[in-house]
Amino acid sequence: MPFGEIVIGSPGSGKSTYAYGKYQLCTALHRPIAVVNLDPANDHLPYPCAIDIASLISLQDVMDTSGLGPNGALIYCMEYLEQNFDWLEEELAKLEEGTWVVFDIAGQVELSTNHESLREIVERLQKLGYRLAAVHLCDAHYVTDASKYISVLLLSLRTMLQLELPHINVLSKVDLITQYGDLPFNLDFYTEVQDLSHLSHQLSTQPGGQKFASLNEAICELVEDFGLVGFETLAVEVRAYALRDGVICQWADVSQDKTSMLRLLRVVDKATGYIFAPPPGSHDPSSTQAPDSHTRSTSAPNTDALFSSAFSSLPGPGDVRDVQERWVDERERWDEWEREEWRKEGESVARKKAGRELREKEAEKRAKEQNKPGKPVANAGQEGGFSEMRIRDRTQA
Ligand SMILES: Nc1nc2c(ncn2[C@@H]2O[C@H](COP(=O)(O)OP(=O)(O)OP(=O)(O)O)[C@@H](O)[C@H]2O)c(=O)[nH]1
Ligand SMILES: [Mg+2]
Repeated sequence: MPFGEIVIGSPGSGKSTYAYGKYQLCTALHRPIAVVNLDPANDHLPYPCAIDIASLISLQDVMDTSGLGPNGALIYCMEYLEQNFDWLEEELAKLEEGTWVVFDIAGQVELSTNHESLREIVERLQKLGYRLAAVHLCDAHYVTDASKYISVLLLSLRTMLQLELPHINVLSKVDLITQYGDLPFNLDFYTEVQDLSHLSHQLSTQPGGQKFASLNEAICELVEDFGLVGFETLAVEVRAYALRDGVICQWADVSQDKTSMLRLLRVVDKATGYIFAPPPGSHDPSSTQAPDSHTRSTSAPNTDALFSSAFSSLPGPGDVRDVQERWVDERERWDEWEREEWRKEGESVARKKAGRELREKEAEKRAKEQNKPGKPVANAGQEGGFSEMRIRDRTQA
């Protein structure tokens, strides 16, 4: 049974960047992953795309032929995809078994709040056996303004009720949160959606605040009564480093918060049930089939993981208080520490490279002295390696 996630959120909330970040992380962890672009407006895909809706339908063609604007054409594309779901099914069938699938969805919020096509597509994926979670990205700058925060709460709640999937709301671009001014409350107030009545003072000072006080209060009560909305935090970016004079340097002001990516990975794994599937290599004792080393099977649930996860909190770093310290309270000190770590790592890489080059040169010199063509040293970099020993033996002889 395949696993995956539907990445949704308003335009520019960081969906494609997250999909690429997840692709990089899973690839580094040797976990098979494929990104499916279901946003026909995505012209420049940052990630290697396994399946692209553009090969089914083009937004520009729809706009040209039907006279629709970009929004209408996008809705048309999603309806077209729903009607031609067999195309997606065929493309997904070509993926390697056990591949984690990330669906990058268009930013029009109506797709996940009221329009039926996305919901229908999700249901049909589930019928194919996909175990999915919705990852809903909301730009973290919304929490800096009380009324925007309330609207994000409502949007998240509406999306949860519409899609009816295991759902993870995420405050994305949390690294930028301090750029929009000081937060009146700590980050956990927003991520845990604590007592919303505390926002009433802030709301009342905004234009129209007094007039809409009762409405604001009713919305807050509604969100609290459902008690469903909460947020994870995320900072993803593509880190751009280059080797300059043998030292790794950061050449663009972008960074990646691996801690938040890893935490979100665990949360999504838990929500989809991926962690409850037996780990690769293990197999159902009652089964006569040989275990598959790459994929997880859901046929024999991992009961240990099931019960330990049910009772424990999520392991590893990434508690919201750590996030508050990293990106709000002590950001500069952490940035400085990170830069220092990268400098040290760059120097260490440069030292290793210089040592390797020196050893290669010496080996070449020795080979020349023996009037033999200098063969490349197969295990250069490892002291006392096999080729080097052979050369030394010959010199001694
Ligand atoms: N600082 C920072 N910038 C981010 C982060 N994630 C995304 N961005 C930036 O936000 C902008 C929008 O990101 P996208 O990934 O294109 O957002 P999207 O949701 O796919 O946008 P649409 O497809 O147009 O709806 C880009 O300039 C990204 O570089 C983040 O974690 N931190
Ligand atoms: Mg995008």
